[in-house]
Amino acid sequence: RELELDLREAVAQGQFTLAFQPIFDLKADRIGGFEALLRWQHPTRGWLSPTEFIPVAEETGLIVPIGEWVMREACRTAIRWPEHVRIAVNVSALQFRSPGFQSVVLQALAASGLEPRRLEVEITESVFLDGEGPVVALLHRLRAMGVRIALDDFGTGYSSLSYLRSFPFDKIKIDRSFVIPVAEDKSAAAIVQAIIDLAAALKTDTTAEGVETEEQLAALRAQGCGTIQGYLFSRPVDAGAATTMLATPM
Ligand code: G
Ligand code: G
Ligand code: MN
Ligand code: NA
Repeated sequence: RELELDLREAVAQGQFTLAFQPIFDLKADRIGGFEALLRWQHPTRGWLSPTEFIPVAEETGLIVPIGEWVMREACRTAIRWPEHVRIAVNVSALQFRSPGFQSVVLQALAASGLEPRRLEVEITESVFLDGEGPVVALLHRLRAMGVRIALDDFGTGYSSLSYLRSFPFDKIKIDRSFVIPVAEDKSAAAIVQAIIDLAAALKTDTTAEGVETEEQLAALRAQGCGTIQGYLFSRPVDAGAATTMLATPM
């Protein structure tokens, strides 16, 4: 496949960049962190979304070197930010289960000097599909290093609740599909409230993803949601703009 060949060159050629989307802490009334989002400037096709090339990267195993680059670049960027500001990094299932993943994290932290508690690894339920035991063990090892673990796209998988019993996640990210209708739809509001209450009972933080309107924000605030992320607050921005955003009083 053509994309595969291009993808092989992309890391070496420096065609990847990271965009950073702020995660706003409603209680502290400040930015609590950023999510790193991979961007690829393809030499002829222009900017490609990860949804277009991550599947190819997974099929070919290229996700491992790409993911390693993401982890290093994310930590390297976050070290310039104030100490309360975290960096969240998406890790795909195949990357997470690859043999070297823990040492990739260790090396990215060591090379950057970033405190482990400032790194949040975002995984989805798909990491559990091929067996829970080794995955849970790795999650505990990462946690023992001080790294935080977030469960991304919560509510869209098969058996979300059983995974909450398998590991005490630091954060649950409420999928955008529940957040979009939260201000108008009673069942969506009930589901979001249930997730927030469940997370609170488990002493787990929550982020509502994809917040685009003031109405959604008001609903989430009333429901006790801790942090929000979405175009209402900010689109993903480049590293320079992220640093400027942190220096600018709201
Ligand atoms: O903005 P956005 O188009 O970045 O992201 C689309 C999808 O790609 C999301 O599901 C997101 O989690 C995923 N994604 C973004 N960046 C990365 C990355 O660095 N690694 C992996 N594995 N997935 C990513
Ligand atoms: O799967 P994950 O949650 O990592 O995906 C994050 C994706 O959501 C990225 O593609 C990011 O650009 C996108 N995103 C972030 N905020 C919003 C938003 O407010 N609306 C929409 N439509 N997408 C968003
Ligand atoms: Mn994510
Ligand atoms: Na998500």
